[in-house]
Amino acid sequence: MSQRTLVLIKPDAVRRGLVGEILARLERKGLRIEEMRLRTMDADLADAHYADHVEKPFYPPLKEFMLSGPLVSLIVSGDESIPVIRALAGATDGRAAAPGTIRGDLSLSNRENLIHASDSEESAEREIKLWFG
Ligand code: 3AN
Repeated sequence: MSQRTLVLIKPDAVRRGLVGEILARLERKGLRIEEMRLRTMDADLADAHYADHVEKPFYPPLKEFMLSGPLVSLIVSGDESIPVIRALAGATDGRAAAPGTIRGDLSLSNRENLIHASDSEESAEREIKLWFG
């Protein structure tokens, strides 16, 4: 079943010059890029995007990081794209993420973990609306 999902290539990936590497991994998997935009998040969008996390202790530094520079927002589609991209991304903490995954190969951090991908069909719908209207 084809699904559409929201992917963010986070500011750490843009700063480190890893946008091409991450896009290549998505493309080589056979996923399709439907929309793509370079932009800097603002505080309101951060609070809406991370609505589930705003009360958590790690949220203020996470927000500061997410606002720290441009990121790439994408709508990606493909068969089962939501679980497929979560698997390509790897576990949240780059130090624990499995080798072969984006975070496992390229991140050594729990916060600066390069990529966001919607975790369910409901989140994907909500996040696509938020980022692409
Ligand atoms: P994922 O991005 O793997 O779905 P979530 O949704 O649990 O992870 O967390 C959203 C973001 O919050 C993560 N991408 C990460 O940057 C940050 N985060 C989650 N848990 C922590 C934590 N314990 N300490 C610092 N940052 C965290």
